[in-house]
Amino acid sequence: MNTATKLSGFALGLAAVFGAAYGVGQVTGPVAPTAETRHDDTGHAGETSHDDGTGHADEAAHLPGGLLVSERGHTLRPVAAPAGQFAFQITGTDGAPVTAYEVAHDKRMHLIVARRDLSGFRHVHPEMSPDGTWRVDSPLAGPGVWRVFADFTPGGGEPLTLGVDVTVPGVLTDRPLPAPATSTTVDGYTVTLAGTPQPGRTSELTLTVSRDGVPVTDLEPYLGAYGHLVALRQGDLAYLHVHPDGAPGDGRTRPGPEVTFFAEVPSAGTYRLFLDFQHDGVVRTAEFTIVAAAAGGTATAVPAAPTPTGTSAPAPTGAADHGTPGHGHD
Ligand SMILES: [Cu+2]
Repeated sequence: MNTATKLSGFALGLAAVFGAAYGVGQVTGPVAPTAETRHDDTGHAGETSHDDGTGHADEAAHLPGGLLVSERGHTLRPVAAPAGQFAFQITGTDGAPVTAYEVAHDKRMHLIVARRDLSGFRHVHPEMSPDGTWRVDSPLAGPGVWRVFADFTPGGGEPLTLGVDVTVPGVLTDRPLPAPATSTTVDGYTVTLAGTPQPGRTSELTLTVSRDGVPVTDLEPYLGAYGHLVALRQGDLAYLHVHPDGAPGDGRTRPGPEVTFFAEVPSAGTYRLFLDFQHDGVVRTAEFTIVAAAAGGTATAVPAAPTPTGTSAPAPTGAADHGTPGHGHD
């Protein structure tokens, strides 16, 4: 992995673009990164598919993350697993399972799932067998079409998020997306959101955590950060994973009550935000619906009464699972 990319994308966390965490200088401003800036011919010796010297624009370079099941020579393949388990492989250009991964945010593999209707979000960490098969207690909590995102960095390569649909049979219940809101509650915590993303520019989003009206000032690091924010676009579940501005122990970042992110959404539209944060040893997920307006328009995050996550697979379930010993912290 390119060290500068890693530092700017992960340690500083100053900006993130759908699908990747590239250097700030490449992504700020109104001009989207080009194939050349993302896929130059230096420092990417480990890459397999896009460094072909022709300079042609790689279509995938312009897409948000998670929309493709196969990208840059890597393919996400679910494999048969016992009941209650979810298993998959990442295969490379030779068709064989990839076994070499970089550690990013304490893990070699981050698996994020959500139903196509944006309910049932989970973020878990599978274990890999020597043959390259990843296994985890199934996070697919009930019937529906689930989008499964594998967020990883192949050995010597660049971060990549692949997505695949997995259907869990059963009777579907209609779950309308909760209305846009700037405040939500989970397990007795109230989380408020300030800031509204605008497409094509980096926007500051600040999430503030309180409990019983008291600001929480002792958030705990979870996977190297005081919060992890995933945004999914309604309609196609384009994926954005953003890390906060500032890291635990950097001498300037306080453990709450505020966690600040800089995010860039790829288009106007409705997004569901999922904030993972840890307190008292338990990881919880706060969810928001936001609407990003087109440039020049008015972005809206309509104030509303705090709402539960409003799904049949509410965040507390995921939070409880997150806190299970041996699940997600090893
Ligand atoms: Cu993770």
